Amino acid sequence: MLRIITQQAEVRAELQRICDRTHDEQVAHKEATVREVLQTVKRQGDRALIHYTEEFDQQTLKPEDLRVSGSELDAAYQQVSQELLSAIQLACRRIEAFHRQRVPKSWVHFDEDGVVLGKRYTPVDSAGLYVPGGRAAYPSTVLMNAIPAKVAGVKRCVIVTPPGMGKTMNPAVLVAAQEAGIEEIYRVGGAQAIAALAYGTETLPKVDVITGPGNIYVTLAKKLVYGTVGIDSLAGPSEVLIIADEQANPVHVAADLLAQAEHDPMAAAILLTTDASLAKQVQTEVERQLVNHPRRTLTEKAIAHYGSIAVVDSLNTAAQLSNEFAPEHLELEVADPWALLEQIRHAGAIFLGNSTPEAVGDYLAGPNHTLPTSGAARYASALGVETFLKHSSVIQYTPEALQKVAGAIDTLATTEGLPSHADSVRLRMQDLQAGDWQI
Ligand code: HSO
Ligand code: ZN
Repeated sequence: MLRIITQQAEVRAELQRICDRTHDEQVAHKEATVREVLQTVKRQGDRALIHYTEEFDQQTLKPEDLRVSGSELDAAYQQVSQELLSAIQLACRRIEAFHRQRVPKSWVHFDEDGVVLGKRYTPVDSAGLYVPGGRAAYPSTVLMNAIPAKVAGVKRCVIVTPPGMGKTMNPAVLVAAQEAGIEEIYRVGGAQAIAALAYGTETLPKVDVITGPGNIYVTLAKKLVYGTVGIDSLAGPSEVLIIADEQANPVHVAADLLAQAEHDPMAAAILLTTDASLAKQVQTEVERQLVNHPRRTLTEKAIAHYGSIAVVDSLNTAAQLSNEFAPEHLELEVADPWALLEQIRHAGAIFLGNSTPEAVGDYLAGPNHTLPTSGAARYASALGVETFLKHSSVIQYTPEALQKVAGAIDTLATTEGLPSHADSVRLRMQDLQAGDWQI
């Protein structure tokens, strides 16, 4: 049963408790395991991938099984319905259109002094996308990671995902990958897959950036290989915070809370409302919608531990509490969502009004569904084309332009005790004065 809280101090403490829910006493122990997996894959390559797949996924692979074959990729299309293929294609088009909207462009600025300054954007050469197995093998996540990489212009994109029973791969994942233009797919998951992406093995050449969600072992592995490769973010369990006023529909609000809770027993679903009667109705409605829920046990766990309804005195208070929590997903089910939006400062994605359930964004609105969790929205943003781009600064000076700043550079270099820095400018100035330096 979802608790209803009415005391403001209690609400704050509850939100803090939910935000801290990923703090894990076992983390040091798990990190030691992950370090060992990383080192072993680094030393032993494919052999270690096969060993760990046997140990952790109970699947016996031969080296030639590691890469998913072309015939397996083709066969996946026979295993998905026409409706699913069309839905994947629709999502693909919309996600691509959104991500093409504002691709950062290289630029240069010429000033009167003959100074040219700019930024030159280039994609990484290769990217590896982690796709979880089992319960969380989502074709939508494949699209949300693969499409921005493709739009950024990444030449080599690969997917790693753990094999299911009988070494099989999820056909919807294989189809989504191909629709997004990825055919290099490996049958390996867990920390061992992250190690392979970071260090490379005989079969799996290393990549430059690793993205995608995973369990705690995958997340720890990403954290540990950061620096050897780039990563997108450290994804925690999903969360939604809904701000609703008296005009919101309690049946819809309840469904939206459950839509988050059903992801994971650690998912968080929070409602902040100004209407005590809506709070009560949502509480009852959540119970009702849970009765025949196919993922009832898991969803109930999330609701019981990290579900919460708080009655607050105003939408201002709700916005303030939401900013402190910095939710991954924020729904504004209020009469004037655009007015409330003005007060929102930290949230991964914001869904405005009663007709915009989070699910529309999870699947096909276009914006990315890989978002900062556990309060990271205070400083981080959605995965995007930028995740796969970097920019180089571009600088050009003429002799005259250099002359204008020569004195200042000399002073700074002398202060820092770096005489060759000073010389690199001074010697050019001498040549310029002697007429030896052609402009
Ligand atoms: N809400 C999830 C994304 C997702 N939902 C995938 C359905 N499929 C995390 O943002
Ligand atoms: Zn979702």
